[in-house]
Amino acid sequence: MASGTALIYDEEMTTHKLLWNDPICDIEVPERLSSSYEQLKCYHLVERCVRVPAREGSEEEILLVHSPEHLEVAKSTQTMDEEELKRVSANYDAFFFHPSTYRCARLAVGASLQLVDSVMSGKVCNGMALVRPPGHHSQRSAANGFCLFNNVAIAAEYAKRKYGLQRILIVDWDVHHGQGTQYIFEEDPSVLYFSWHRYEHQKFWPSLKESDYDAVGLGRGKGSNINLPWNKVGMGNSDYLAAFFHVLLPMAFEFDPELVLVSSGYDSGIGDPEGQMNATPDVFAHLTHFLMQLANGKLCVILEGGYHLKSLSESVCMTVKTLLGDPVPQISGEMAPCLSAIESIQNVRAAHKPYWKCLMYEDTSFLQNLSTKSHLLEKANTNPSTEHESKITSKDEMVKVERFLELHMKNILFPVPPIKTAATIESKASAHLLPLSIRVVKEMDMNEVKALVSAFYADLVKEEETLLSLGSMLAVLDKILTKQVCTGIAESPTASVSVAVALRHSVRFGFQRVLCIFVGDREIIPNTEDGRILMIHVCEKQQSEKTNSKHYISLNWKEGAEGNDFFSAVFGFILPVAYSYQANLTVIAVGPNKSLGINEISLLFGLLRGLAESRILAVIENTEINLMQSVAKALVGDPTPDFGVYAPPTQEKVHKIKILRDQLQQEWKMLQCSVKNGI
Ligand code: X5A
Ligand code: ZN
Repeated sequence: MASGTALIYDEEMTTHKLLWNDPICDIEVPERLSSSYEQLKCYHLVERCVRVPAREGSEEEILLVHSPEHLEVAKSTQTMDEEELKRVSANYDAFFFHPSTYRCARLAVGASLQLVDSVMSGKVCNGMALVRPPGHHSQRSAANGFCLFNNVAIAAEYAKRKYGLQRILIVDWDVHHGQGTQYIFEEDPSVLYFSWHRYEHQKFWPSLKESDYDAVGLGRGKGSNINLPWNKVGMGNSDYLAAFFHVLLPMAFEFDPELVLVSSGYDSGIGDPEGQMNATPDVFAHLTHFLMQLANGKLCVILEGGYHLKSLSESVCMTVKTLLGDPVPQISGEMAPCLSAIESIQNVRAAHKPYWKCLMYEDTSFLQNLSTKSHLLEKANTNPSTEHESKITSKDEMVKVERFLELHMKNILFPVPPIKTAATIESKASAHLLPLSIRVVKEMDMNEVKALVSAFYADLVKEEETLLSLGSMLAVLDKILTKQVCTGIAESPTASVSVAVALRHSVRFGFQRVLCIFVGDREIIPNTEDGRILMIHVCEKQQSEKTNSKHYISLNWKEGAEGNDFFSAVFGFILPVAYSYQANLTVIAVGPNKSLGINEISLLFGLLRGLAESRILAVIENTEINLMQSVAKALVGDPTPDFGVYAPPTQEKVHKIKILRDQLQQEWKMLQCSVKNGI
């Protein structure tokens, strides 16, 4: 299994710059690259990466995507004087040539291909390329929006040819629509392109009809182009996460890519003058973390836009830090998507219903009541009370943003906490099967356990035998609570007792919100610290007497032999609830008669590492060594193995989730993905 993170940066790409006055282009400055790199050095992230040199992309490689004419024009600018450069530049929408532009653009292409090679050859697991000029607006025969060659599109085409890949996912989280990338792949079903972008009902650049949610791809590529237009500025962390839960992730897991490329623009982050959005740098850690669960972890992040130097460089650091496997920071702010975001999400889900099994039971009746075109909704949809404040324009707001970045980021990026996992292992035979990085801790002394139990947990623990098993769980939990390790595994013969003690112990220790996911048909011991514990019970039959509490949710679930219902449960329910709750510790228990397979369980662990600063206690009941091993791997950040062929979800299960969602979305707002009564 590949490990390590590649970093590609070449100072020469800072030589491309604007030589004349142009208020549209003057934000695309060389410092975007150098200050991002400086910040990476500052957080000691550079030294933790595998340095890979850039190279020039060859003409042949550029021609994978671009026309010979386009290449010739670009090449001819190398020897031009300023006057001529200005004249050629004026042929394009928002582009400037410098004598070094051609050379830099070839380095940008080559750097992207070096990254693909490093990941595909197994030299590293993932990586990031810091490049200029960016690429995603560039088209077969045209420079556009600061982009000359489409780095990411060339990388995808190259990966298809050189490695015979059949499914590549491109995630474009830049705040602009990568229309160039869309045009290049719109008829190609082997490349799934996802882009969210500031749109404002076509008022925002590049102001194209084909950037709307109903551009789903053409011909054989129908369904493989996903556009999520943002019709308001000020979108924030919860809007981006909702977009991942309810749009991108279900489709991406169904697509099952062999490689993921990110068109990584950070103009979608807070403070950016182009995007005017509100997402903080830590959200990029979450987005990165989610994408790391796909394609066996093969993830190539390639820089696009990002024009607020501080916001850009902090977000780059968050991305690289996450690629390296560090704990994911807890997201800040209230977790509720805004109405306009929900509306866009609903529209794109409806538009893609014909092409995706995960959306096959989507309710699209709202489409008949009103036109499907979003610009007609513009006037109808002004509900200021549920909408966030729009533009950040005032000086005051700008100062607030700078302050926030200055203080907040230092706290979460310094120091570099290593991710450590603890386990108590009963048999020596199983110990060697666990990842080397796991620290084996000594069980807690029995007298200590007895003292603890008789003082606080006597009502939970009645038998001597269960008392004994608590020693290992408490030893591991203690390491997590005192932040010596991030994650831990404890074996337990009676998971429900261990969990009950673990939950109460954590709350007593001072944790305010503990999320517990209990998989399996065990009677759950009711907790007395209501509100500080949220229990999601994935079991076959409901335990009726506990349903009154809003902090006990029973997800009656029996995984069918071939269904992929699990994804709808995770993305449509478990993750949205978990993110709404904002736990500071996650306890995941796996008991007997578990209704999920081993792969599903390890993906659940992998995804939930995004919460609670990656603090997870795993309590595993039956000594199934395979399960132990895959949970241990997931806890240290190894990617989840392949799921195999995607089977459609069953209507009954999807319906169940929908009912739960309707019931609970007032309490857990990230569940919202449709707007009631049409608008
Ligand atoms: C790569 C990128 C933006 C172009 C904006 C032109 N381009 N108004 O972010
Ligand atoms: Zn952009």
